[in-house]
Amino acid sequence: MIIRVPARRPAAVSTARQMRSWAFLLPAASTLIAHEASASFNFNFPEPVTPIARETLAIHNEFMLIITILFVVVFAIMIYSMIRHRKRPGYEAATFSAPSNRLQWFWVLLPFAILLFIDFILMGIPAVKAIVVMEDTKTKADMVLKVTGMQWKWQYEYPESGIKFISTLATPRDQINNAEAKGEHYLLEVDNPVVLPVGKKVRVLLTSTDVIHTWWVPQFGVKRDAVPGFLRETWVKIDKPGIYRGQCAELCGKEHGFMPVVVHAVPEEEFIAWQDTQKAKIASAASSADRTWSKDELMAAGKAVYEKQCAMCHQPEGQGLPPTFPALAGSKVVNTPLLSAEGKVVTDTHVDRVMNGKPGTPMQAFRNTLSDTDLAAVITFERNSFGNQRGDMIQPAQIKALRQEGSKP
Ligand code: HEC
Ligand SMILES: [Cu+2]
Repeated sequence: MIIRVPARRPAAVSTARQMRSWAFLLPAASTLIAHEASASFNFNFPEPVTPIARETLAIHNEFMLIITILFVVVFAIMIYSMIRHRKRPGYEAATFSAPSNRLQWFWVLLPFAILLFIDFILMGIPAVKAIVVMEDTKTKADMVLKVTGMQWKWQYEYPESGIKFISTLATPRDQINNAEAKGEHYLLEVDNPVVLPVGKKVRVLLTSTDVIHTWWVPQFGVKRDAVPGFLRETWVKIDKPGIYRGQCAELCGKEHGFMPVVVHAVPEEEFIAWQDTQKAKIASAASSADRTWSKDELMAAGKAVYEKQCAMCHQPEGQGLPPTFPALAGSKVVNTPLLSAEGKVVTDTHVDRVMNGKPGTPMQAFRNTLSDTDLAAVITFERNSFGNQRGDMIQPAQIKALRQEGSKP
């Protein structure tokens, strides 16, 4: 909400007139405030939809009440004393010394006791109770969701059903570059949202493959770091079907602002149906890796993979952002032969770099996140784009074979 204040008037204008113009703003401002307050949570937390979020909000409200009362009482005594005992004509300073030791101790201990009571009883007990509930990820958990942060996307995994996918920003680049009007869910929309059933306790495990990210959904009251090398956890139990949006809340590099979290909460039957379609998709992707692909097919699929998974670092035209992100146009690695003379992947081939990444750099091991088909397609695409003219291609089945060898060249 913005209240416009009139530009400063020249000094010649009388204060009375200025006051009138301010007074004129007052009713307008108060209607605006009343309007906003009724228009759902603009001044408050977003509507809570999990036990953790509700608990957090209840505690926030209770603490707000306590500190407001303390503030009013303390300031009232202070202001009263300042006015009552101020220096004024005929003022005479008191000359007493402390009347009694016991009285002194009484006035020291009374505020101490009041604060002790407020801190430990009124605030401490509900806060500790809430923390215990928040940390209890295991009791009666119905399912597990594993969340992995990566520069700059989230991977979601449902260990019980074997579903695993990457969720990346869906906002078109043109909106980000101001070439197009911004959409309603600007920077808060993804291609593959997480789907969760309502009314089920979901244990959420979090980790990261590169730097610290934070998985944050305000309406869940959940904001937990995803730390490389550690498995952290939290839980959600969503009351209400809906689409809930959040984002990475830890500065994690160049595209930190472009890794939103979107959760679709659906009734259980819908969730089961969604799981079945996901499983069918995985099965059909696996079988399509076995057939022979034409180069045109690989190029088209590769372009789509490149734009989603690689362009943020290597740039849409493959020009890179040196020195951090190397250009793929004319890159030595891209322009090495696909396989060695014996048909094996050797160190520093293009295939190796894309599948295994380069440890210690933002170039990640895409074997962990892309399918055989996606890998074959994007590698073929890079070799025949941005002015690279290798003219060759690699089949998904070849990637699959390399993967099954399990050998890290
Ligand atoms: C998070 C940023 C990032 C993303 C996303 C990324 N890369 Fe990289 N990539 C890098 C960096 C950094 C290097 C340089 C590593 C090094 O120091 O050798 C690199 C190197 C490469 C190289 C070797 C280039 C050369 O000349 O050294 C290839 C090939 C490559 N990436 C392909 C891909 C493909 C294919 C994708 C998408 C599937 C991708 N990269 C996504 C950051 C990224
Ligand atoms: Cu992040």
